[in-house]
Amino acid sequence: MERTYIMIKPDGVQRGLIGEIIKRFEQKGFKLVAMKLTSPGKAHMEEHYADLAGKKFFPGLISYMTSGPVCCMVWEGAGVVATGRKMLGATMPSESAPGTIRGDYCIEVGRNICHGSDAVDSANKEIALWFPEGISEWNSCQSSWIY
Ligand code: FUP
Repeated sequence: MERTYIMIKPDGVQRGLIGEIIKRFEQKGFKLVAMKLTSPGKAHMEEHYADLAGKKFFPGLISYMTSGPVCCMVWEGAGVVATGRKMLGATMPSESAPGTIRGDYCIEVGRNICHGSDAVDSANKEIALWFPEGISEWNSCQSSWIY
């Protein structure tokens, strides 16, 4: 079963949007298989965003992302990587459609509330980086008719 890494960024945590974001993924039909609140250090966040290391906004991104706790989650379900990205909305809040999380709740790219893996490969890498302790395995009593 496909899994993705979704992270509510410090601004999303501080603004009390954890419940709203979880609600959307639950109501869509995805299954939460890991979750924790953590305050990662700079090195950990730099590893998460290693692909962006050369960008001008990288130092600002790291200082924003380490400014408070983040809520780390793994969601499971058919097509969850691509659908999760659609639910988050475009990176730039000016381009994220109303009805998406970013489209509904933010206006600045540097404060865009949430992260979602962009491919199955990166999801697997991100899950290993953020949940080295492993994730919970559980069966839903509804699984036979949802999936
Ligand atoms: P996304 O996959 O949607 O998170 O987008 P990227 O991986 O391209 O960017 C990661 C984060 O870098 C964004 F969520 C916010 C930040 N960023 C900026 O601050 N400025 C930019 O121009 C682009 C991205």
